[in-house]
Amino acid sequence: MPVFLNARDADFEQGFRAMLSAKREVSTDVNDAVTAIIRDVRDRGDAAVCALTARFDRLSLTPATLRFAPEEIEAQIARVTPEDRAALALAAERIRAYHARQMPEDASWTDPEGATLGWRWSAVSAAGLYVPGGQAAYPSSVLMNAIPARVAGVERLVICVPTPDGVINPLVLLAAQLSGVDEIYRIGGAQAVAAMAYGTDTIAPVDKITGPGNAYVAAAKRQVFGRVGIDMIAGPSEVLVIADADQNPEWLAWDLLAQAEHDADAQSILITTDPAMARAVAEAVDRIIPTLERAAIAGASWRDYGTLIVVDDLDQAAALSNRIAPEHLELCVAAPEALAAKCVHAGAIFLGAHTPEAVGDYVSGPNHVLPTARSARFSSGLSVMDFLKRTTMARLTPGALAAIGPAAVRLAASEGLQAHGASVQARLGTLNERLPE
Ligand code: HSO
Ligand code: ZN
Repeated sequence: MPVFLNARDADFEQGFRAMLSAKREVSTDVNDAVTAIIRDVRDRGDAAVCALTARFDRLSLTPATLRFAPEEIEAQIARVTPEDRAALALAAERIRAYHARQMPEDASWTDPEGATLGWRWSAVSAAGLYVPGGQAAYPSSVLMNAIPARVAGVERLVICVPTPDGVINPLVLLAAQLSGVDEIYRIGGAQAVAAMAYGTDTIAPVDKITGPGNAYVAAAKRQVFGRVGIDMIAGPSEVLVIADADQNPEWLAWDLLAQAEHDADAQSILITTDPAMARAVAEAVDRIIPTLERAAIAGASWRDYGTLIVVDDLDQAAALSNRIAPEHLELCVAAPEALAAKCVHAGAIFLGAHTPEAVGDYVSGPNHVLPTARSARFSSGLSVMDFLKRTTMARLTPGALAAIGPAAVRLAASEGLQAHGASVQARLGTLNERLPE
């Protein structure tokens, strides 16, 4: 049964806290297995990758067939219907346009002392995108990871996607093509992450690895972090819908279920100012679940983690939302902008009754790779910034060095670093002068 809470109840705080701290993911400890796989790939390269792929994906590969050949990609893509292709192309274009606006500007200025300062952005040279195979092979996630990389200016973009028994989703390949991916390898799991991080004879190493994956992939990303950059380790995802009394309960029920059908660990929460709305939504959810193709998954998520909260007003809703820090926040209220201004901890906000979260998964433009498990308190969704680095710049004139250098000399002396101070003093022509006491 989903949890039903009313902010007026004496035990509300207790119930809300229990909901916040519910552990939604069983942590499977796969670290040791992953360490062994990474070591194997580092030691034996392609041979290890092929052997592991034969074992886990029942697929026999050689170094020459690790990578999808262009003709194979074309043959798979030819199977995509024109309608699917058009939908994916529309999504790609909108995601590209949105992310193009994220490109940050370089900065440079000269301060009164004569120091010219600033920063410059540059892209990582090579990025690797992990795409899960099977059921969770979402073409939309290929777009969401690859397009920001391309917009950022990443030169070499690689995808690894496992193809258990040789099966590939052609839409994944089309999404890769639309996003401008350069190389696609039919490998997955920790071995794919290791190959991208350390490189093999066939697969040149990348600098940053992004993309979702199972527990093995998550553990592998953690273990290669430092050698390469990674995006984030995503947990089970969640949606919070805030609704006033004038909403269609059926629409809200679908929104909650759109989240619940992802994963039995997903969480769907409704906060409303209207007790009758809470009841109507709960009834609609119960009515719809048995009709879903993924009834078992959605039903388990709703039963174990579904939550309905009744509050007195929208200010209270915003305060609770900030404590939840949801990955997705839908504001189905008459004045969503005013409410959005108060909801400061959320991965993505969807304003108004005509902006279901699912449009954000596919076509609105913002990224759908978002901070989960309350990490929206301190982090953001994937963006072009994840594929850029900032280099700081400074150029001093002799006058500027004369103005600020002596302070550096003094600080160097205080840290006992003689050469530091001397490198400044030599330029100031004061190498043999003692610091004033
Ligand atoms: N809602 C998921 C992304 C997704 N939904 C992909 C459908 N396909 C996490 O934001
Ligand atoms: Zn989704």
